[in-house]
Amino acid sequence: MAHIVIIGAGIGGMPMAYEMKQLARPGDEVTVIANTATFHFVPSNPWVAVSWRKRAEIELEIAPLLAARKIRFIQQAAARVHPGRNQVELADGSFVDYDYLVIATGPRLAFEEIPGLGPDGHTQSICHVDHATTAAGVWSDFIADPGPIVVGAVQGASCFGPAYEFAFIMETDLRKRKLRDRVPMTFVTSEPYIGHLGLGGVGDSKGMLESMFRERHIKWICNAKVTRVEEGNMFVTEHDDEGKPKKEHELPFRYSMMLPAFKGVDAVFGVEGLSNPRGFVPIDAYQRNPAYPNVYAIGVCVAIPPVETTPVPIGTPKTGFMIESMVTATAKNIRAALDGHEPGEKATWNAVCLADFGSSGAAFIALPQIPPRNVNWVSEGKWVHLAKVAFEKYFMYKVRKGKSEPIYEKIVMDALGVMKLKGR
Ligand code: FAD
Ligand code: DCQ
Repeated sequence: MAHIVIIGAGIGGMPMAYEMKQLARPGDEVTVIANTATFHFVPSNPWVAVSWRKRAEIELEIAPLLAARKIRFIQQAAARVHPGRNQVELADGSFVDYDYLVIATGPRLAFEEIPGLGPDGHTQSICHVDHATTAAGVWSDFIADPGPIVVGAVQGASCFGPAYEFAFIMETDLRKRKLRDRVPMTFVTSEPYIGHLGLGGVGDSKGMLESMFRERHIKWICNAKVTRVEEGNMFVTEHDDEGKPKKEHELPFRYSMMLPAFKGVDAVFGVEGLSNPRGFVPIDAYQRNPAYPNVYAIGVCVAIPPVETTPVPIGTPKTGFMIESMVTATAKNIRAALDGHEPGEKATWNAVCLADFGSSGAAFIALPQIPPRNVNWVSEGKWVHLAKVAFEKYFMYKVRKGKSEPIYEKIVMDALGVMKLKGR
């Protein structure tokens, strides 16, 4: 009988545990190692940061959920993966043996690459619910004494959607409070143009998001590298199309949230063959690490190349739908391996995403991820805000009930022609 170990209990890790348990043979053991006691729904962090959500509404205790499905839970950080001897070293120095390992650790937030960036410096973060909760406190102080906002994503970032979301969410919150007139807003991004999103644009995301920024008097700076942040001041170098420095900006702010660059987590960083120089895990078409084929990776920790070269280097986003597709492929491929078969399931790297703008939102569908595409669609409207709220409730329900993909979800997505697995 086999021991399947999953590291991480986030958007990828929890569904992975449920799907794997369902597909494993009766005697196989499934274990989750996570460094937190709770799961939280990351896409709702921007709402937590303006107190539209309380953290308790998007957070669930992991232990009882896994216990109810006979999945073992070790609440500790994985300190090091030793793929040569099929072991995970835990923070307390003990070891867990595995037959199959799934790495689902998400990103390490690389704030340290820019002096003064991040919650230990002078900018807020929405990447983790702890950060978003801190940010909510800072936001309520800001509301009492508003001033300029600088928001965006730094060089090397790959996740741009939440930066736009948060700009529009703050803007909406300020308008509701009749404070918008007291807050000049600047969007600072390493993208070559507004709406690039690390995807080379989706539909006319450039025109749409520029227009929304103009309508809301949000200024922007593209091809930007943040060189340092001091209290109340951001130093930004704007680059030209060749990537040469064009203009220096000093941007005063009273409130700032910047998406950092992502790296792989320390547990895999520098493990020969298992991770690339940024610490992301290379995988083959079946989610397996080429050097250690009994190690699989899903979610943000996976290495994927940028869709195109840009003047300021940026990465490609890994969105929820793509992650769920990696989960399903991995569970099926591990089951095939258990049965002594070759893997047969490939994830489709399609970007399907709902972005919230406070009272409206935008839905994106990019199939495939790299242009030119068969489907390249973006649509804005109030329905997207409502759909995103509904999706949040639905995902929380799925995690609470230990369900992975109920049949009606499959019907809806099939109807949309967005296949999770290739050739289905
Ligand atoms: P995570 O959800 O971050 O999970 C990683 C897990 O691993 C966590 O439980 C963590 O505690 C654990 N972990 C980390 N290191 C260790 C260790 N050493 N040992 C043990 N456990 C460890 N995508 C969309 O499709 N739609 C959206 O609207 C959307 N919004 C987003 C908003 C924000 C603010 C961000 C940051 C991302 C958003 N994304 C969105 C992108 C993506 O869906 C999320 O980043 C998602 O959380 C990634 O899932 P994951 O499982 O890879 O990582
Ligand atoms: O897992 C998802 C996720 O959480 C990480 C999201 O964040 C909110 C998502 O947006 C998934 C799968 C999504 C995509 C949800 C798509 C729902 C259907 C949208 C249909 C739009 C076109 C008509």
